[in-house]
Amino acid sequence: MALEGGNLSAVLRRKGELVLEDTPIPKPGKNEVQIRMQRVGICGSDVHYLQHGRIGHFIVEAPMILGHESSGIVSEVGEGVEHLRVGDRVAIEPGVPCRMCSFCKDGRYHLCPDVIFCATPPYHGSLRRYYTHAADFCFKLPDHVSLEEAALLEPLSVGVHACKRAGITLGQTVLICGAGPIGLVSMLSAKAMGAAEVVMTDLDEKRLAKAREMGATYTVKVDSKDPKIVAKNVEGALGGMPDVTIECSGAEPSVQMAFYGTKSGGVVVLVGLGPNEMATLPIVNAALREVDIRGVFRYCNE
Ligand code: NAD
Ligand code: 572
Ligand code: ZN
Repeated sequence: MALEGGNLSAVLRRKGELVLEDTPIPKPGKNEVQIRMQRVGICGSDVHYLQHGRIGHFIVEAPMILGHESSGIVSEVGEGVEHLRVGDRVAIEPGVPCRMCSFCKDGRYHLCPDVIFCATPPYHGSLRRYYTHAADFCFKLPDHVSLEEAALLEPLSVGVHACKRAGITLGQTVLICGAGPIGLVSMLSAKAMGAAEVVMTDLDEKRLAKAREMGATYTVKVDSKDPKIVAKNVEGALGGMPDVTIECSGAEPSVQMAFYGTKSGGVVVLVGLGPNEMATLPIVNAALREVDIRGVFRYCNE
């Protein structure tokens, strides 16, 4: 193994077996750039593939390089690339769609069935020294944005997209369930879009302390198995039911709480992913109160 030079890469060989190994340095094709990688975040999905070898129907059947939250410096430009030069610092949008299908043409390119997304089987990710990517999915950074911040733009995009799906407007009250990284970026996005007050829930007091430090108005520690009791605690903290709820835990009791706990006429956005089929959800309660339920799949144009 060449630890100096070469293309040291974090390869998930199979479930539970993550190794550092040298892989070929890729050359940029037409309309691509080669990037000397600088920062790559570790997403919950990278950890999930390592621990379980799959997420739903996406199964690690061949060795896969991890990583999709990333930034770097352009080290070579392929034929046809006009807007980037060697030395440019870039943030990488990790999902490259086909650009041909009706979803791509409608601008909702994240729904393209042929999207190639880093570190989603069967496609390799960017946790390596050199990586090539479609140049139009690389964004040149202004000088004041650090490479760490640039790598965090990817999870931030999930939060921005969730808040756009929710249609958050000035003065609204927002409940965010789950204070992990995705709950936190959703909270930051909600506030940036004008939310007046944001309350966050979690089982873990340390995560709630981080949420307050980062700007959550209120936090509620989930200490009851009854979603109606938790919903009442949220209403108590906020002084009313939230206009919008963004569910970022994927836990069934939390999704139940989101449905019960959102104001009539409000919106519930489901970001967290639990089991494909949840046993019991109060759909009729939500329907009769005209609570809109909206899904989120990553992001587009964020
Ligand atoms: P995470 O595991 O770090 O955070 C989830 C948080 O939910 C944890 O802090 C956990 O303590 C908390 N939680 C668990 N049960 C709870 C309950 N009953 N009530 C309140 N909080 C509870 O995960 P993350 O990285 O922040 O991602 C959150 C979710 O978003 C995951 O399910 C992930 O797969 C999903 N996700 C979805 C998309 C999408 O496109 N839809 C994109 C990115 C992530
Ligand atoms: O940053 C993108 C991202 N997307 C996640 C999770 C973590 N990071 N999603 C959850 C898993 N799905 S998926 O459709 N899949 C494995 C492709 O179940 C994608 C969105
Ligand atoms: Zn991710």
